[in-house]
Amino acid sequence: MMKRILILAALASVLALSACSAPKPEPVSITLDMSEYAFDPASIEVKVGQEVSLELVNNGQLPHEVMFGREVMRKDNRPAGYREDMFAIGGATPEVIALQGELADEEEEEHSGFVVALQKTGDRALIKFTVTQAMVGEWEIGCFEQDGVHYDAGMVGKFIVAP
Ligand SMILES: [Cu+2]
Repeated sequence: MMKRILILAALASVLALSACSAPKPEPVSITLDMSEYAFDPASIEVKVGQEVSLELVNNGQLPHEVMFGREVMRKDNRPAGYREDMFAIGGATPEVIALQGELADEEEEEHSGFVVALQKTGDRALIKFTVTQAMVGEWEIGCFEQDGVHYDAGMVGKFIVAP
């Protein structure tokens, strides 16, 4: 009987230790401004396990979108999205909430992968997701509107996922 109690106590301390060694990071809220032709901030860093609330705001005159990925695909020799989609690879499906304006129907988009497009000045959307281990690494955020003209004009940023 005594032995069983000792084993349980040992197990409990192992569980407590593993919980301590990987503290859950604090949730983070970030506002990402989109305009001609840039994201602000141009670099975002998050951590595995973090709950991310990312508010997208179109502060420009043109429609803008955001995709998360790496390895730009080309279509008719124009930049047209990412070969590797961060959310597909990360096994995460972000929740998307329109705060102002209408979100474009994803089926109308010409490229595959997760995308949020904001059509008009002042349009806003909130996306929420939890960062997964499979997302660790360096990604891009990019806008491929107008057959990739926005991307070529510099509408690209960094999205870094720390372990
Ligand atoms: Cu754009």
